[in-house]
Amino acid sequence: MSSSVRDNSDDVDQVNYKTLSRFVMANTADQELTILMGAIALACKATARACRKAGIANLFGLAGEQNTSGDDQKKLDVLSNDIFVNALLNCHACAVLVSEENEDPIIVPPSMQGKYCVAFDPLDGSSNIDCNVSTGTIFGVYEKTIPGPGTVDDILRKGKDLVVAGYCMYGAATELVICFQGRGVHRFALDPSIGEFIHTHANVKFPADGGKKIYSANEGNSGLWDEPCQRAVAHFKSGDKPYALRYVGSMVSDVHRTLLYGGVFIYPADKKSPGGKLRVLYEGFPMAMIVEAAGGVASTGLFNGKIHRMMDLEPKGVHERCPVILGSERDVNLVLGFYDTAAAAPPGTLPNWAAAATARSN
Ligand code: AHM
Ligand code: MG
Repeated sequence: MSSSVRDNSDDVDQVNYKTLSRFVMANTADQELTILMGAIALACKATARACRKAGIANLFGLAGEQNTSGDDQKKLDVLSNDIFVNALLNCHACAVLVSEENEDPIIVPPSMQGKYCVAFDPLDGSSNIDCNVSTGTIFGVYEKTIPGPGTVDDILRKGKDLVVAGYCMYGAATELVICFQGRGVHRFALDPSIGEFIHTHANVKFPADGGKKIYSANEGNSGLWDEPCQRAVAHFKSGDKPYALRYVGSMVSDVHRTLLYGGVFIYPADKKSPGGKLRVLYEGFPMAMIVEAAGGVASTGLFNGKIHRMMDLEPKGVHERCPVILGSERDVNLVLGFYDTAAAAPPGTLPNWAAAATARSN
């Protein structure tokens, strides 16, 4: 007889709903932050709904405009951005908003101003929108420290100043992963029957041993990468037990899998994009905060002459980019060992590549 897995949905507590707003109030006692997170949750739900209905509502395809990076905007990019901007403006908890889809920061009018500043990519993974593959929203929240009306300086800050970071994944289920400063990483799943995000997992941590041996990168670009990155990935593929390659092409999905299963996600600088592709404020920083709080490592690799902890970058522009290497300590350190080895070679000599994979584990 085949074994069966029982549908436990009827066993879910029918009384004790551990909602996101309850979680935020209980853990921060900050009413304005609770309102802000409610606005973000609302925008995530509306975006999830738009993604689900896209085929029926004629929401696939191009909107006919380009965004700040010169990328063609999809209808869902535009709609999700409008949803987020509207929700965040009208919650009266924000002073400055930065979106991937808006060239300039949005300064909230004084009559609607609150104390938080939010940088977000409303629908990340644009290349996957039209083929119904998981996409996501990424956001980082700062608390305003300079009195007066909002300015760009309220949000052009280091990653380590973030008070909240999170992403929402629009996949088979809609899931919100949030890190509140000093309170670890928490998972919330959208229960569509009541329209609420319910707390499902507390204090998410990377697997202690580094987890599954997986590397995640757009390897089609490998010929354009620097040599340490090429050699690190070659190392992952070598030997009798090579790493598996998994790459969705949506940062939210690739980081979510890395967080839960282990391994490393790499989007390095390359000859095409010497500063990297991903954005510091609304891709790099929020993911770095989550990864570090879960016990992982988030680095830029060699960038502007040194290896940076990603959270230490000081962005000068709201759409600035950086290379990204993040994941379990085991695998990020393995990649960084190749950068250390390259840097340690005296001029005119070849790096000792044979020792690179263990350079940071000794
Ligand atoms: P987007 O903000 O235009 O969607 O670009 C960001 C996305 C990330 O989600 C993903 O990690 C990366 O770009 C994929 O890039 P590529 O298609 O070059 O592999
Ligand atoms: Mg993006």
